[in-house]
Amino acid sequence: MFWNKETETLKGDKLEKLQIKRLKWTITQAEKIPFYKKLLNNSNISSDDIRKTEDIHKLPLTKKTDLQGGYPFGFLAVPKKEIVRIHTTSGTTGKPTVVGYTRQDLDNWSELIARNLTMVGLTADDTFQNAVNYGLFTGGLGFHYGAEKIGMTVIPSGTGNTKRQIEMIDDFGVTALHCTPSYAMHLSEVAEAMGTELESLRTGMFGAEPWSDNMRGILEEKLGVTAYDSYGMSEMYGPGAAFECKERNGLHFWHDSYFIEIIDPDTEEVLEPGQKGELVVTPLVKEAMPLLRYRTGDITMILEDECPCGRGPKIARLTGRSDDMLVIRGINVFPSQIEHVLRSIPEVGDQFMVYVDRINHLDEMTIDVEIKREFFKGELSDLERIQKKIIHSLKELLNLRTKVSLVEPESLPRFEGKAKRVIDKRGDKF
Ligand code: DLL
Repeated sequence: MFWNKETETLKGDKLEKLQIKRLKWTITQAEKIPFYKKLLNNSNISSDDIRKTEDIHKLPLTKKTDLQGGYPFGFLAVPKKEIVRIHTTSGTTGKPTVVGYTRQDLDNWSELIARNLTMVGLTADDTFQNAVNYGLFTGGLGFHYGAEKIGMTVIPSGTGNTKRQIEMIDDFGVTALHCTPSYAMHLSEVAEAMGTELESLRTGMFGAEPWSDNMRGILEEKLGVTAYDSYGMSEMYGPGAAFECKERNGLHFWHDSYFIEIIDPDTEEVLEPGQKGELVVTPLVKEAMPLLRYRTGDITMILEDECPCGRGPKIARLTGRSDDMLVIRGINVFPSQIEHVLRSIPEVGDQFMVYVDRINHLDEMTIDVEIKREFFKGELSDLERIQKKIIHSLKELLNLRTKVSLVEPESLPRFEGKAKRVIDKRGDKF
Protein backbone atom coordinates (compact mmCIF):
# COMPACT_ATOMS: atom_id res chain seq x y z
CA MET A 1 0.00 0.00 0.00
CA PHE A 2 1.25 3.46 -0.88
CA TRP A 3 0.48 6.90 0.51
CA ASN A 4 2.22 8.65 -2.39
CA LYS A 5 3.00 5.97 -4.97
CA GLU A 6 4.58 8.21 -7.58
CA THR A 7 7.15 9.70 -5.21
CA GLU A 8 7.78 6.53 -3.23
CA THR A 9 8.66 4.55 -6.37
CA LEU A 10 10.52 7.28 -8.25
CA LYS A 11 13.67 5.87 -9.88
CA GLY A 12 16.49 6.67 -12.32
CA ASP A 13 16.69 10.02 -14.11
CA LYS A 14 13.43 11.30 -12.74
CA LEU A 15 14.60 10.77 -9.18
CA GLU A 16 18.03 12.27 -9.86
CA LYS A 17 16.46 15.36 -11.42
CA LEU A 18 14.23 15.88 -8.39
CA GLN A 19 17.11 15.32 -5.97
CA ILE A 20 19.35 17.81 -7.78
CA LYS A 21 16.63 20.43 -7.89
CA ARG A 22 15.98 20.02 -4.19
CA LEU A 23 19.66 19.88 -3.32
CA LYS A 24 20.24 23.20 -5.09
CA TRP A 25 17.31 24.67 -3.18
CA THR A 26 18.73 23.33 0.10
CA ILE A 27 22.12 24.93 -0.60
CA THR A 28 20.45 28.28 -1.32
CA GLN A 29 18.45 27.91 1.87
CA ALA A 30 21.61 27.01 3.84
CA GLU A 31 23.36 30.12 2.52
CA LYS A 32 20.95 32.13 4.66
CA ILE A 33 22.73 30.72 7.73
CA PRO A 34 25.97 32.62 8.50
CA PHE A 35 27.78 29.37 9.43
CA TYR A 36 27.10 27.85 6.00
CA LYS A 37 27.56 31.10 4.09
CA LYS A 38 31.10 31.31 5.42
CA LEU A 39 31.80 27.61 4.90
CA LEU A 40 30.52 27.64 1.31
CA ASN A 41 32.35 30.88 0.51
CA ASN A 42 35.59 29.46 1.90
CA SER A 43 35.28 26.32 -0.17
CA ASN A 44 34.12 28.34 -3.17
CA ILE A 45 31.01 26.25 -3.76
CA SER A 46 27.50 27.31 -4.63
CA SER A 47 24.37 25.59 -5.88
CA ASP A 48 25.62 26.15 -9.47
CA ASP A 49 28.29 23.52 -8.86
CA ILE A 50 25.70 20.79 -8.43
CA ARG A 51 24.97 19.17 -11.81
CA LYS A 52 24.75 15.51 -10.86
CA THR A 53 24.09 13.86 -7.51
CA GLU A 54 27.77 12.85 -7.05
CA ASP A 55 28.60 16.56 -6.93
CA ILE A 56 27.25 16.49 -3.38
CA HIS A 57 30.61 15.06 -2.30
CA LYS A 58 32.10 18.51 -2.95
CA LEU A 59 30.07 20.01 -0.12
CA PRO A 60 31.51 20.29 3.38
CA LEU A 61 30.35 17.92 6.12
CA THR A 62 28.40 19.17 9.15
CA LYS A 63 29.02 17.76 12.63
CA LYS A 64 26.82 17.63 15.71
CA THR A 65 29.24 19.97 17.48
CA ASP A 66 28.73 22.58 14.70
CA LEU A 67 25.03 22.60 15.53
CA GLN A 68 25.70 22.88 19.26
CA GLY A 69 27.94 25.86 18.53
CA GLY A 70 24.94 27.60 16.98
CA TYR A 71 22.79 27.33 20.14
CA PRO A 72 20.00 28.40 20.26
CA PHE A 73 18.90 29.76 16.87
CA GLY A 74 22.12 29.97 14.84
CA PHE A 75 21.00 27.32 12.33
CA LEU A 76 17.65 28.76 11.45
CA ALA A 77 17.33 29.84 7.82
CA VAL A 78 14.02 31.65 8.30
CA PRO A 79 12.93 34.52 10.56
CA LYS A 80 11.84 33.36 14.01
CA LYS A 81 8.32 34.51 13.15
CA GLU A 82 8.02 31.67 10.63
CA ILE A 83 8.96 29.02 13.18
CA VAL A 84 5.82 27.31 14.42
CA ARG A 85 7.40 24.56 16.54
CA ILE A 86 10.65 23.79 18.31
CA HIS A 87 12.00 20.41 19.33
CA THR A 88 15.41 19.85 20.90
CA THR A 89 17.83 16.98 21.33
CA SER A 90 19.07 16.14 24.80
CA GLY A 91 22.51 17.74 24.18
CA THR A 92 25.94 16.96 25.57
CA THR A 93 26.78 19.45 28.29
CA GLY A 94 23.42 20.97 28.92
CA LYS A 95 23.25 22.75 25.56
CA PRO A 96 20.87 20.86 23.29
CA THR A 97 20.50 21.20 19.53
CA VAL A 98 17.46 23.30 18.78
CA VAL A 99 15.44 22.23 15.75
CA GLY A 100 12.94 24.70 14.32
CA TYR A 101 10.01 23.82 12.03
CA THR A 102 8.05 26.03 9.66
CA ARG A 103 4.46 25.14 8.87
CA GLN A 104 5.72 23.61 5.62
CA ASP A 105 8.21 21.50 7.58
CA LEU A 106 5.43 20.14 9.76
CA ASP A 107 3.41 19.27 6.64
CA ASN A 108 6.42 17.58 5.05
CA TRP A 109 7.07 15.64 8.24
CA SER A 110 3.54 14.33 8.65
CA GLU A 111 3.55 13.30 4.98
CA LEU A 112 6.62 11.13 5.67
CA ILE A 113 5.01 9.53 8.72
CA ALA A 114 1.82 8.95 6.74
CA ARG A 115 3.93 7.09 4.18
CA ASN A 116 5.51 4.93 6.92
CA LEU A 117 2.18 3.96 8.40
CA THR A 118 0.56 3.25 5.04
CA MET A 119 3.60 1.24 3.91
CA VAL A 120 2.98 -1.29 6.70
CA GLY A 121 -0.70 -1.57 5.87
CA LEU A 122 -2.29 0.84 8.35
CA THR A 123 -5.37 2.86 7.39
CA ALA A 124 -8.16 4.99 8.82
CA ASP A 125 -9.67 1.76 10.13
CA ASP A 126 -6.85 1.36 12.64
CA THR A 127 -6.65 2.51 16.24
CA PHE A 128 -3.19 3.73 17.11
CA GLN A 129 -1.62 4.05 20.56
CA ASN A 130 1.38 6.35 20.60
CA ALA A 131 3.22 5.30 23.75
CA VAL A 132 6.22 7.61 23.51
CA ASN A 133 7.10 10.87 25.21
CA TYR A 134 5.06 13.78 23.88
CA GLY A 135 7.47 16.51 24.92
CA LEU A 136 10.53 17.75 23.09
CA PHE A 137 11.20 14.19 21.90
CA THR A 138 10.11 14.02 18.27
CA GLY A 139 8.55 10.55 18.47
CA GLY A 140 5.37 11.84 20.12
CA LEU A 141 4.08 14.74 18.06
CA GLY A 142 5.85 13.43 14.95
CA PHE A 143 3.91 10.17 14.78
CA HIS A 144 0.79 11.80 16.13
CA TYR A 145 0.23 14.16 13.22
CA GLY A 146 1.19 11.58 10.60
CA ALA A 147 -1.34 9.13 12.05
CA GLU A 148 -4.06 11.77 12.17
CA LYS A 149 -3.25 12.67 8.57
CA ILE A 150 -4.24 9.21 7.38
CA GLY A 151 -7.28 9.29 9.62
CA MET A 152 -6.33 6.70 12.20
CA THR A 153 -7.95 6.90 15.62
CA VAL A 154 -5.05 8.23 17.65
CA ILE A 155 -4.55 7.66 21.37
CA PRO A 156 -1.81 10.02 22.58
CA SER A 157 -1.04 7.87 25.62
CA GLY A 158 2.55 9.02 26.14
CA THR A 159 4.76 6.93 28.40
CA GLY A 160 4.32 5.52 31.90
CA ASN A 161 1.27 4.22 33.74
CA THR A 162 1.78 0.91 32.01
CA LYS A 163 -1.25 -0.89 33.47
CA ARG A 164 -3.53 1.85 32.21
CA GLN A 165 -1.84 1.67 28.80
CA ILE A 166 -2.64 -2.04 28.65
CA GLU A 167 -6.24 -1.49 29.70
CA MET A 168 -6.55 1.07 26.91
CA ILE A 169 -5.21 -1.36 24.33
CA ASP A 170 -7.86 -3.88 25.39
CA ASP A 171 -10.75 -1.47 26.00
CA PHE A 172 -10.25 0.66 22.87
CA GLY A 173 -9.32 -2.22 20.58
CA VAL A 174 -5.92 -0.79 19.71
CA THR A 175 -4.51 -2.37 16.53
CA ALA A 176 -1.22 -0.50 16.17
CA LEU A 177 1.34 0.45 18.80
CA HIS A 178 4.32 2.79 18.58
CA CYS A 179 6.97 2.94 21.31
CA THR A 180 10.63 2.24 21.96
CA PRO A 181 11.52 -1.47 21.81
CA SER A 182 12.52 -1.33 25.51
CA TYR A 183 9.15 0.02 26.52
CA ALA A 184 7.42 -2.56 24.31
CA MET A 185 9.25 -5.28 26.19
CA HIS A 186 8.21 -3.85 29.54
CA LEU A 187 4.65 -3.46 28.33
CA SER A 188 4.55 -7.07 27.19
CA GLU A 189 5.74 -8.26 30.59
CA VAL A 190 3.17 -6.23 32.49
CA ALA A 191 0.47 -7.47 30.09
CA GLU A 192 1.55 -11.04 30.78
CA ALA A 193 1.35 -10.45 34.52
CA MET A 194 -2.11 -8.93 34.10
CA GLY A 195 -3.15 -12.04 32.18
CA THR A 196 -4.20 -10.29 28.97
CA GLU A 197 -3.34 -11.49 25.48
CA LEU A 198 -3.71 -8.01 23.90
CA GLU A 199 -5.89 -9.62 21.28
CA SER A 200 -6.62 -6.54 19.17
CA LEU A 201 -2.93 -5.66 18.52
CA ARG A 202 -1.59 -6.44 15.02
CA THR A 203 1.20 -3.97 14.25
CA GLY A 204 4.13 -2.78 16.36
CA MET A 205 6.38 0.08 15.27
CA PHE A 206 9.53 0.40 17.31
CA GLY A 207 12.52 2.71 17.07
CA ALA A 208 14.63 5.49 18.55
CA GLU A 209 17.22 2.97 19.80
CA PRO A 210 18.97 -0.14 18.47
CA TRP A 211 17.14 -3.47 18.80
CA SER A 212 18.11 -6.82 17.39
CA ASP A 213 16.25 -9.37 15.32
CA ASN A 214 16.15 -11.57 18.42
CA MET A 215 14.27 -8.87 20.24
CA ARG A 216 11.95 -8.54 17.25
CA GLY A 217 11.11 -12.24 17.58
CA ILE A 218 10.39 -11.93 21.29
CA LEU A 219 8.22 -8.83 20.88
CA GLU A 220 6.26 -10.35 18.04
CA GLU A 221 5.52 -13.41 20.08
CA LYS A 222 4.70 -11.64 23.33
CA LEU A 223 2.62 -8.85 21.83
CA GLY A 224 1.16 -10.78 18.91
CA VAL A 225 2.26 -8.15 16.39
CA THR A 226 4.30 -7.84 13.24
CA ALA A 227 7.12 -5.51 14.33
CA TYR A 228 8.67 -2.82 12.12
CA ASP A 229 11.84 -0.80 12.67
CA SER A 230 11.67 2.99 12.54
CA TYR A 231 14.70 5.28 12.25
CA GLY A 232 15.13 9.00 12.44
CA MET A 233 16.75 11.79 14.41
CA SER A 234 15.70 15.19 15.68
CA GLU A 235 18.00 16.99 13.24
CA MET A 236 16.02 15.42 10.32
CA TYR A 237 12.56 16.26 11.71
CA GLY A 238 12.57 13.11 13.91
CA PRO A 239 11.09 9.72 13.01
CA GLY A 240 10.07 9.46 9.39
CA ALA A 241 13.52 9.37 7.81
CA ALA A 242 13.65 5.61 7.23
CA PHE A 243 11.20 2.80 7.91
CA GLU A 244 10.80 -0.88 7.13
CA CYS A 245 8.30 -2.03 4.53
CA LYS A 246 6.45 -5.33 4.77
CA GLU A 247 9.54 -7.20 3.51
CA ARG A 248 11.36 -6.18 6.71
CA ASN A 249 14.72 -6.45 5.07
CA GLY A 250 16.24 -2.99 5.52
CA LEU A 251 14.72 0.46 6.01
CA HIS A 252 13.61 2.59 3.06
CA PHE A 253 15.06 6.08 3.30
CA TRP A 254 12.63 8.59 1.79
CA HIS A 255 14.78 9.44 -1.21
CA ASP A 256 12.84 12.52 -2.34
CA SER A 257 13.37 14.16 1.07
CA TYR A 258 16.85 13.01 2.11
CA PHE A 259 20.06 12.32 0.22
CA ILE A 260 22.16 9.67 1.94
CA GLU A 261 25.83 8.74 1.79
CA ILE A 262 28.04 6.39 3.78
CA ILE A 263 31.52 7.57 4.75
CA ASP A 264 34.49 6.09 6.52
CA PRO A 265 34.22 7.85 9.90
CA ASP A 266 38.01 8.25 10.18
CA THR A 267 39.05 9.27 6.66
CA GLU A 268 35.69 10.78 5.58
CA GLU A 269 36.07 8.88 2.29
CA VAL A 270 32.74 8.12 0.61
CA LEU A 271 32.02 4.36 0.61
CA GLU A 272 30.15 2.18 -1.88
CA PRO A 273 26.76 0.53 -1.34
CA GLY A 274 27.25 -2.64 0.69
CA GLN A 275 30.14 -1.12 2.67
CA LYS A 276 29.53 -0.31 6.32
CA GLY A 277 30.31 3.16 7.60
CA GLU A 278 28.83 6.34 9.06
CA LEU A 279 25.56 7.56 7.64
CA VAL A 280 25.63 11.13 6.30
CA VAL A 281 22.30 12.75 5.51
CA THR A 282 21.40 15.87 3.55
CA PRO A 283 17.76 16.81 3.96
CA LEU A 284 16.25 18.00 0.66
CA VAL A 285 13.05 19.69 1.83
CA LYS A 286 13.87 21.14 5.22
CA GLU A 287 12.99 24.82 5.26
CA ALA A 288 13.68 26.13 8.78
CA MET A 289 16.84 24.15 9.39
CA PRO A 290 18.52 22.97 6.19
CA LEU A 291 21.68 20.95 6.76
CA LEU A 292 24.46 19.93 4.41
CA ARG A 293 25.95 16.44 4.66
CA TYR A 294 25.12 15.94 8.33
CA ARG A 295 27.23 13.28 10.07
CA THR A 296 24.70 11.24 12.02
CA GLY A 297 27.26 9.14 13.93
CA ASP A 298 25.16 6.06 13.11
CA ILE A 299 26.79 3.03 11.49
CA THR A 300 24.99 1.26 8.65
CA MET A 301 25.27 0.56 4.90
CA ILE A 302 23.21 1.23 1.80
CA LEU A 303 21.43 -1.86 0.43
CA GLU A 304 20.91 -1.87 -3.27
CA ASP A 305 18.77 -4.93 -3.74
CA GLU A 306 15.63 -4.13 -5.68
CA CYS A 307 12.99 -4.32 -2.98
CA PRO A 308 9.91 -6.29 -4.13
CA CYS A 309 7.74 -3.50 -2.69
CA GLY A 310 8.92 -1.21 -5.52
CA ARG A 311 10.32 1.57 -3.34
CA GLY A 312 13.84 3.03 -3.48
CA PRO A 313 17.11 2.38 -1.63
CA LYS A 314 17.31 1.04 1.88
CA ILE A 315 19.77 1.09 4.75
CA ALA A 316 20.62 -1.88 6.93
CA ARG A 317 19.31 -1.86 10.49
CA LEU A 318 21.44 0.31 12.75
CA THR A 319 23.86 -1.46 14.98
CA GLY A 320 26.21 1.09 16.47
CA ARG A 321 27.70 4.56 16.55
CA SER A 322 30.97 6.08 15.43
CA ASP A 323 31.13 8.26 18.57
CA ASP A 324 30.66 7.52 22.26
CA MET A 325 26.94 8.31 22.35
CA LEU A 326 24.91 5.70 24.24
CA VAL A 327 21.25 5.11 23.53
CA ILE A 328 19.61 4.05 26.78
CA ARG A 329 15.92 3.28 26.76
CA GLY A 330 15.62 5.53 23.71
CA ILE A 331 17.39 8.46 25.37
CA ASN A 332 20.68 9.66 23.93
CA VAL A 333 23.39 9.99 26.53
CA PHE A 334 26.95 11.17 26.07
CA PRO A 335 29.48 10.18 28.75
CA SER A 336 30.46 13.88 28.82
CA GLN A 337 26.97 14.71 30.13
CA ILE A 338 27.42 12.31 33.04
CA GLU A 339 30.83 13.81 33.74
CA HIS A 340 29.34 17.31 33.62
CA VAL A 341 26.75 16.40 36.25
CA LEU A 342 29.20 14.62 38.53
CA ARG A 343 31.78 17.39 38.38
CA SER A 344 29.19 19.91 39.48
CA ILE A 345 28.63 18.04 42.78
CA PRO A 346 31.22 19.08 45.41
CA GLU A 347 31.22 15.77 47.31
CA VAL A 348 32.16 13.76 44.20
CA GLY A 349 35.80 12.71 43.90
CA ASP A 350 38.01 12.22 40.85
CA GLN A 351 36.82 9.08 39.17
CA PHE A 352 33.64 7.41 38.05
CA MET A 353 32.72 4.37 36.00
CA VAL A 354 29.54 3.81 34.02
CA TYR A 355 28.16 0.32 33.43
CA VAL A 356 25.35 -0.27 31.00
CA ASP A 357 23.57 -3.60 30.94
CA ARG A 358 20.32 -5.07 29.77
CA ILE A 359 18.38 -6.68 32.61
CA ASN A 360 15.05 -8.34 31.86
CA HIS A 361 15.18 -6.71 28.41
CA LEU A 362 15.48 -3.20 29.86
CA ASP A 363 18.58 -1.02 29.73
CA GLU A 364 20.03 -0.24 33.14
CA MET A 365 22.78 2.25 33.83
CA THR A 366 24.82 1.94 37.02
CA ILE A 367 27.43 4.51 37.96
CA ASP A 368 30.18 3.94 40.50
CA VAL A 369 31.24 7.26 41.91
CA GLU A 370 34.25 7.97 44.11
CA ILE A 371 33.51 10.27 47.01
CA LYS A 372 36.04 12.74 48.41
CA ARG A 373 37.71 11.40 51.53
CA GLU A 374 36.34 14.11 53.81
CA PHE A 375 32.81 13.06 52.96
CA PHE A 376 33.42 9.33 53.09
CA LYS A 377 33.87 9.14 56.87
CA GLY A 378 30.44 10.48 57.55
CA GLU A 379 27.29 8.84 58.73
CA LEU A 380 25.39 6.42 56.53
CA SER A 381 22.63 9.02 56.26
CA ASP A 382 25.13 11.51 54.78
CA LEU A 383 26.11 9.00 52.13
CA GLU A 384 22.49 8.34 51.34
CA ARG A 385 21.91 12.06 50.95
CA ILE A 386 24.87 12.36 48.53
CA GLN A 387 23.66 9.34 46.58
CA LYS A 388 20.17 10.78 46.25
CA LYS A 389 21.59 14.13 45.18
CA ILE A 390 23.61 12.49 42.39
CA ILE A 391 20.65 10.40 41.19
CA HIS A 392 18.43 13.48 41.21
CA SER A 393 20.92 15.65 39.26
CA LEU A 394 21.42 12.92 36.64
CA LYS A 395 17.65 12.55 36.27
CA GLU A 396 17.29 16.31 35.85
CA LEU A 397 19.78 16.54 33.01
CA LEU A 398 19.46 13.17 31.29
CA ASN A 399 15.81 12.46 32.02
CA LEU A 400 16.95 8.98 32.92
CA ARG A 401 16.78 6.92 36.09
CA THR A 402 20.22 5.60 37.05
CA LYS A 403 21.60 3.46 39.85
CA VAL A 404 24.46 5.09 41.75
CA SER A 405 26.92 3.38 44.08
CA LEU A 406 29.29 5.46 46.15
CA VAL A 407 32.76 3.98 46.44
CA GLU A 408 35.89 4.79 48.43
CA PRO A 409 38.39 7.32 47.12
CA GLU A 410 41.08 5.80 44.89
CA SER A 411 39.22 2.53 44.46
CA LEU A 412 38.27 2.90 40.78
CA PRO A 413 40.64 2.23 37.87
CA ARG A 414 42.97 5.02 36.75
CA PHE A 415 43.78 5.42 33.06
CA GLU A 416 47.08 6.19 31.47
CA GLY A 417 45.83 6.74 27.96
CA LYS A 418 42.30 7.56 26.92
CA ALA A 419 39.95 6.97 29.84
CA LYS A 420 37.49 4.18 29.24
CA ARG A 421 34.83 5.08 31.74
CA VAL A 422 31.91 3.39 30.05
CA ILE A 423 31.51 -0.38 29.99
CA ASP A 424 28.60 -1.39 27.81
CA LYS A 425 27.74 -4.99 28.66
CA ARG A 426 24.63 -5.15 26.49
CA GLY A 427 26.45 -6.67 23.53
CA ASP A 428 23.87 -8.78 21.79
CA LYS A 429 21.75 -9.21 24.91
CA PHE A 430 18.62 -7.79 23.31
O1 DLL B 1 15.15 9.01 18.28
C1 DLL B 1 13.74 10.03 16.62
C2 DLL B 1 12.86 8.83 16.61
C3 DLL B 1 11.71 8.79 17.37
C4 DLL B 1 13.18 7.72 15.82
C5 DLL B 1 10.88 7.71 17.34
C6 DLL B 1 12.35 6.62 15.78
C7 DLL B 1 11.19 6.60 16.54
P1 DLL B 1 16.83 11.48 18.57
O2 DLL B 1 16.32 11.46 19.97
O3 DLL B 1 17.42 12.73 18.04
O4 DLL B 1 15.67 11.13 17.58
O5 DLL B 1 17.89 10.29 18.45
C8 DLL B 1 18.46 9.94 17.22
O6 DLL B 1 18.74 7.66 18.01
O7 DLL B 1 21.02 9.05 15.64
C9 DLL B 1 20.32 6.84 16.47
O8 DLL B 1 21.57 6.78 17.12
C10 DLL B 1 19.22 6.43 17.46
N1 DLL B 1 18.14 5.74 16.73
C11 DLL B 1 16.97 6.27 16.29
N2 DLL B 1 16.22 5.30 15.69
C12 DLL B 1 16.94 4.15 15.73
C13 DLL B 1 16.73 2.82 15.27
C14 DLL B 1 14.91 9.97 17.59
N3 DLL B 1 15.61 2.43 14.67
C15 DLL B 1 19.42 8.77 17.42
N4 DLL B 1 17.73 1.92 15.46
C16 DLL B 1 19.95 8.26 16.11
C17 DLL B 1 18.88 2.26 16.08
C18 DLL B 1 18.17 4.44 16.39
N5 DLL B 1 19.13 3.50 16.56
